[in-house]
Amino acid sequence: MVASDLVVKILVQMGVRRVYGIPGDAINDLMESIRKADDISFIQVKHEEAGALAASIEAKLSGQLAVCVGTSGPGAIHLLNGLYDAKLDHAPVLAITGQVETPFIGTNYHQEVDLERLFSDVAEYSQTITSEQQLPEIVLEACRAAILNNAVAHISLPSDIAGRKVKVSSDNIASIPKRGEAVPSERDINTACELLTGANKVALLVGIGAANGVAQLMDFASMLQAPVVRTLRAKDIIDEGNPFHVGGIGLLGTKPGVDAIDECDLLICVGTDFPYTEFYPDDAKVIQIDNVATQIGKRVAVDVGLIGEVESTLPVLMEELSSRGFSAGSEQIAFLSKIQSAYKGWGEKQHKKEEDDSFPIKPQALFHKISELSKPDSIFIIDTGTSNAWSARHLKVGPNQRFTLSSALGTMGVAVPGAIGAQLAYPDRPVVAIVGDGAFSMMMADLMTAVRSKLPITVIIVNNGELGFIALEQQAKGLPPFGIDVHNPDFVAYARSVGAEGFKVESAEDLATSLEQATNSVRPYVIDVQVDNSELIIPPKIEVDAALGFVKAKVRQWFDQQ
Ligand SMILES: Cc1ncc(C[n+]2csc(CCOP(=O)(O)OP(=O)(O)O)c2C)c(N)n1
Repeated sequence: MVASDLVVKILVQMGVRRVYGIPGDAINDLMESIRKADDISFIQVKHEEAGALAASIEAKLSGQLAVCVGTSGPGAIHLLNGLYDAKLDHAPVLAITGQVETPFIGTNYHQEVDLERLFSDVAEYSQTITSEQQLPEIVLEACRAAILNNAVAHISLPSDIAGRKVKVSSDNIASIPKRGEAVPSERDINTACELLTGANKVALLVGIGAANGVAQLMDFASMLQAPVVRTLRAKDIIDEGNPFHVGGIGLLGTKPGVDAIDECDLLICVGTDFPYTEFYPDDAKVIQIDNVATQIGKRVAVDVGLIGEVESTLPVLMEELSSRGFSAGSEQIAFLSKIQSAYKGWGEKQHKKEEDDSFPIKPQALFHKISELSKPDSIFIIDTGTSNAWSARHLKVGPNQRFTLSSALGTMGVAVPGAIGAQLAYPDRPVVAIVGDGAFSMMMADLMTAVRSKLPITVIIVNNGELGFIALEQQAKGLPPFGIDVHNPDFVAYARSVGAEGFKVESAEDLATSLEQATNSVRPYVIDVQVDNSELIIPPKIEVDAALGFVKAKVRQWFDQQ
């Protein structure tokens, strides 16, 4: 076998079943190795960024290693934004790039870019393979770095090395690495129990890192009688119908959720890296549970950090509390009940707009309808823009549904490539991309990838005719909207021209018809929904400056029009 065959063999043994990218130039040998291999397929995308985003979303949903490739120079550069999405959301992704032949490295050769330097920030591990002898170790090390650290790894394979003969002594080269289970110390468990017994208003803040311990988490919430506030990504794992769930934190959160965190005297952060420090409480004690030691105390000062897996740490904590005869006090029960009833009232208020059946459709009604009409096992991929905010509040994610987005990077363009990655990884589940018209235009070429790969994804374009989220940001600063107009093509005509189905929603009833048709379609299905762009996204805490900003912006617009 040749060196690139060995790369592919290792990937297959690491559980990788597909590679996203664009072929050519420095990766032709690698492509030939993929072509020859039985257990791995190549998904040709229209832009390497889409390949990296598809890999990132696949890895976020499955927790398994996903792979994208690009040629040296331009192909490698195109991968970067998708890889940053994986880095910031802690998803295990390996990028393999070609590189110019080894004798030319460092000579400003055609399509030569210093790839190790280019990838040094995004990748936990980035190496150029400079001899066929070191190849297996480097590929294994890269896969291990990505899987064990939930991170991005990168390898460059120079074109002269890729085709060289290699010998392998055994057929079994790679095994999928497993992270050892971290268990908190007895001393830390005791300290946490003391804090818990001394507290009167405990609240839980839950992130996606709690994914493997949701059942234990809910038992814990019940034992403590504590409200559960979640990050946006954790919509993927927390059943919103659970009585302890009181909504989200942050600007896209719910008022009762934000209040619960503000008012608690003991906050327990579970598997979260929520970055906005202004939403953490000022005076409360803090316990943090995370299996990565470096996460402890990263966003908020903690009184005790429990370094351990959520699913094994919580039972230990509950057992110790039981042995101390713990039961929630009356102040705690009253705190929970106050937050729960505020959450109920908040939901009822939100519901009014959800029932509006006017046209153009209110975004609140659109997201509500999507929840109502989606299948119980749908996977939602949300793009960046107002869709984030509307989905945060009005898309109800059922217990067997999935939900993901570009969370920490917040890149536009993630939904269509992400839906491609999701549909390939979960071929039997309905996959729904929800995307603004601006973000769809950014990545619309990759609808063709979905068509060619026969992926029946549904793409819902939340068409407000502008870069709506930016218009809101500008107005909140007192500025008139500028540079936010878009020149949209006929999205339905485009969808049909590339072999997808398309439907332009022109009434509230159309919405139900098109969603039904999309679910039954064997081809990608684009639903272009014109929404009312005058709806404001109200943050849970309204800053006076932002409110004044809106007034100022409106006055300025009025004067400009005179
Ligand atoms: C790659 C990238 N470029 C720019 C931005 C800044 N940005 C955030 S939301 C947004 C507007 C999105 O517009 P659209 O997709 O039409 O959705 P809307 O907000 O109108 O619902 C922009 C430009 C970004 N997040 N990512």
